[in-house]
Amino acid sequence: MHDAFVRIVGPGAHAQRKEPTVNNLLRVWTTIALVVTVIADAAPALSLDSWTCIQIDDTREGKAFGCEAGDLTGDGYKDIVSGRYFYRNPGVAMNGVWQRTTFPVAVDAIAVLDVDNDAFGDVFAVGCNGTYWLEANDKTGTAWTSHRIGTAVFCEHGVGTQGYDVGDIVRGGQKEVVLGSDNNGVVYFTVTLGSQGPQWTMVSISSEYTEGVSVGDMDNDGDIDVCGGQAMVSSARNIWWLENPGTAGATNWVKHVVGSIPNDMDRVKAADVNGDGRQDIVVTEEAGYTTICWFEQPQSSGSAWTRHTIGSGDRHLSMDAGDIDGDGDVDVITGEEINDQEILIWENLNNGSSFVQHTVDRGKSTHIGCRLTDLDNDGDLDVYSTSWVTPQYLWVWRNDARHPVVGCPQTEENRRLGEPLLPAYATLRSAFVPLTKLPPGAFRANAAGRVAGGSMRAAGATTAAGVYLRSPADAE
Ligand SMILES: [Ca+2]
Ligand SMILES: [Ca+2]
Ligand SMILES: [Ca+2]
Ligand SMILES: [Ca+2]
Repeated sequence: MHDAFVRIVGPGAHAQRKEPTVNNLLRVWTTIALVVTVIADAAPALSLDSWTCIQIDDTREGKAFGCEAGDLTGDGYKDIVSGRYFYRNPGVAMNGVWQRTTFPVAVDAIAVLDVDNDAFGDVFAVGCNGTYWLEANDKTGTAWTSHRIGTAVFCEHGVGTQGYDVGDIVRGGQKEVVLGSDNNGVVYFTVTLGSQGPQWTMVSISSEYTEGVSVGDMDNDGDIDVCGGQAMVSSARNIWWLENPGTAGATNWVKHVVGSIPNDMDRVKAADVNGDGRQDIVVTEEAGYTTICWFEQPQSSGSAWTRHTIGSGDRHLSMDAGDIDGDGDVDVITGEEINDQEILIWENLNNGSSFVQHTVDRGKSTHIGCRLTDLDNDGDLDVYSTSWVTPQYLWVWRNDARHPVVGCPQTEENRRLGEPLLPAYATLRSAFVPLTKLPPGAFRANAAGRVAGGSMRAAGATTAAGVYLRSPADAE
């Protein structure tokens, strides 16, 4: 990996190298004020076509279903766990080295959650030898302790399970981990804290087999329900949701079928696609060339759900949904496992009445990945994924829609102390960088992840409370 952090030397990307003068500084600040004003007034939807792929590992050993992100080190950047590895987000433009640590047991890590209310990160993992809670021994996750919390085995394909999500199933306390599986049905794990330390319980909520699960409050009654769907049957495959009865520990939740699809369901996601305040269900199928569809929840609970097509492609074994362009509605992302191996965004238009396709990348075979979260804390959703047929890889696609960004070079001292960086990441619309805290040598990166011009050192000398930093050369 290259060290992408470069000292800034002048106020323009193409300007001759020179020290800033008073006149130059005035020009910089005038431009900044104009830019900030324009952006604040316009507030346009974010581009869906500006992505940078960062290959964060190409030497992974073993296959994984698990691929989950969360800030395990408290620095504001979400880290990734997948298989038996923890990857520490290097921060800022995320193109530094993602420090990898191998967990002490052979597991598939599937969830990031706070287990014991301390400052160290916690991970939930499954595997062929039981279920585990992994606890970081330090703030930076360089060493981990494993706790075997149950004898239940999740061992599909000798790896783990393909259905997992996290939600507040039992109201209050720590969040629960929900699993779909081929041998245990649908279960959740819940933890309580007592004098003996964390105590785990596995609760069975359905005997159904589902490859994917997704949590959401489907009936708007305030508790979190679980969505899934059939596979490995000869008939049409039912898509359903399981109703949380609101009682901790209750088993055998009531199943509500919303419709069916012709092939095995693979991914499922609860999301309000048409923005009417009711959760809908997005699903993909595991077969050759298939459709992606969403089931619209009716206004009255007794009416039928309506199935709508979003698009089609080759083995969408990756799918997620979220507002990727920041315009207030839910967009969908899918990844193909075969052929073109495209990663596609389906931009939601007019409350789910149609979808426009955007390409994030192609030629990368993803599997139960293409997951959306804001990895770099700059206000837009990034993408991360593992692969099944090329399991050595783990990728991140940085969303560059909110560029430029401001950051400062990560120092070994920062890293050693586990300190957050200032000002981490900033965006044109939301970030307010306190200039008094801006260290010498801070920089900005452009859409391609390269460092461009701008005199951050000079900016730090002003008396303004804070401002977004942008160089005149890039202010078009
Ligand atoms: Ca509910
Ligand atoms: Ca809806
Ligand atoms: Ca949107
Ligand atoms: Ca982001």
